[in-house]
Amino acid sequence: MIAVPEGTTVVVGLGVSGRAICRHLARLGVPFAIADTRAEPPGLDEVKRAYPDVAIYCGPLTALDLSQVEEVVVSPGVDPRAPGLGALADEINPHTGEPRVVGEMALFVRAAKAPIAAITGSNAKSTVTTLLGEMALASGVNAAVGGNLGTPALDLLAQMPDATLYILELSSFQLETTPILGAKCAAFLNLCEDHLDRHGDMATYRAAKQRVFIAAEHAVVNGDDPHTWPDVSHRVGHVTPFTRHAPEKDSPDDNTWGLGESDGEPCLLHGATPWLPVRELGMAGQHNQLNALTALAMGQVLGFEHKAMCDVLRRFKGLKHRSEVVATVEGVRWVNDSKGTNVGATLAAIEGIGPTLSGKLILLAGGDGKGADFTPLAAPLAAHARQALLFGRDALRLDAALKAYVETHHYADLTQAMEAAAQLAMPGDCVLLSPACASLDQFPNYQRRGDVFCHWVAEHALSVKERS
Ligand code: UMA
Ligand code: ADP
Repeated sequence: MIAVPEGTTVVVGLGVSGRAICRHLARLGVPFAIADTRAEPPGLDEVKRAYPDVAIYCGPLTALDLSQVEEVVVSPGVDPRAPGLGALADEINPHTGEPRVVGEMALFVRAAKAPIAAITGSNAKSTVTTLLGEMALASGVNAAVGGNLGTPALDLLAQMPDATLYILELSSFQLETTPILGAKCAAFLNLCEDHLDRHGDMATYRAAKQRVFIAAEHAVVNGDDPHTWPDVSHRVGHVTPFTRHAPEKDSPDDNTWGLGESDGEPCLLHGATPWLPVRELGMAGQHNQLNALTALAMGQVLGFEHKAMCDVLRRFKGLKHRSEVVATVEGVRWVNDSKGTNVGATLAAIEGIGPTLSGKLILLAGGDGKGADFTPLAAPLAAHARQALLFGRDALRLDAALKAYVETHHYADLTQAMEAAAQLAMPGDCVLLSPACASLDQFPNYQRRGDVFCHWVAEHALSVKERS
């Protein structure tokens, strides 16, 4: 065993977060070492050049004796209970009063001088985080936006030292290793099966997300999903729900944000007060109406301006790779929802697009299902889909869950599935890439998967144009 010197802080993982953790510790002058379970982690040479005097251990963590180290800071992709860390995770660091194994957010909370607005949930985190960031900007608030989306949280501290608010998208992985967040406003958007390969079961996954409420001043929760409400033990003082239904008309103090009618027109409402007609929203689909309500609810708690927030909702068209209409070719709409990496997201896409079509959906799905149950997709596909074209590692598991409800076929990869979709789609149909799976079995990330889709659609559109 290799003994890591006493008093050292050990950074585990050399990915985006790991490198941000190293930069933060270097700025603070804290002595640190680096470990990565891979024999040749990405970016190794760059890190060796940046920190020539720092020890870097590559390979199994079980080869290291960590018993004398100050603390271990794990990257989000590393399970704090992985072999080699498990025993340490149960110990308390006498200097911090926190567990000996923490994640980047523990370091962030210790250093941050401005309040935190935190957003978690199985889906819609990036959309809501971006919307809230735009609303802050439009309201003249000097907010730093990042976390699981974009810039790692610790880099924000150095990039925007004068920020007056941190708006952070936080994953269950990041929250699992955050001892106390203390957010000014914390939102838990929704809960569906995801990351069960890491968390084991839904209760553990939910418990990780519930940590967003630890020491929070104000919670924003999904009124249609009780799992997103803070457990009593968190003692959050103020709770604001959002819902797909209309808030109670007869209760003037109702604090709920919802969807209802005002003067016969569908509107985003706060209690009985209309804020914005739905037709003025820049984003399409009911799921995005909920996302707009969430951002408004958080923005109001944070003191953003009413008009500035509504202006953002009018002009914001949504993020790339989320139910993005790429092209309409010979009457067939091609939609890139590559960020649909779990069953809940794909469900939202099918239910959002299916009812709007004169034809049918052709779903392209598959990849790494992360242990999820695909059966919730069966009924909506039976209602809205012509076929489900499956590819990737979990194509057979998807097939087993869906074939009794919708015609299914398997393909070696996404491109072959797209070629088949182009053959069978009819005018009025929509070819929807919403894989319900992570991409990592066949692509470096979901963005590349979406880019492959968009590129193929562009070539397909060109060849159809040249033919006609
Ligand atoms: N890994 C090892 N051994 C190690 C360290 C990492 O095998 O010692 C593997 C992990 O198991 C994982 C991969 O390397 O498969 C990357 O892990 P990482 O923790 O180094 O990831 P980062 O590059 O730091 O990126 C992370 C987030 N990734 C994960 O949580 C897996 C990024 O979110 C995030 O943008 C970034 O930090 C900045 O905060 C990505 C993501 O997919 C987009 N997140 C999941 C999601 O949104 O569902 C949670
Ligand atoms: P996250 O950062 O949580 O992955 P994104 O905003 O990137 O969230 O959206 C991820 C996926 O979730 C997209 O496929 C999108 O269509 C879907 N989605 C967006 N909003 C919602 C919602 N309110 N409920 C369920 N799914 C949603």
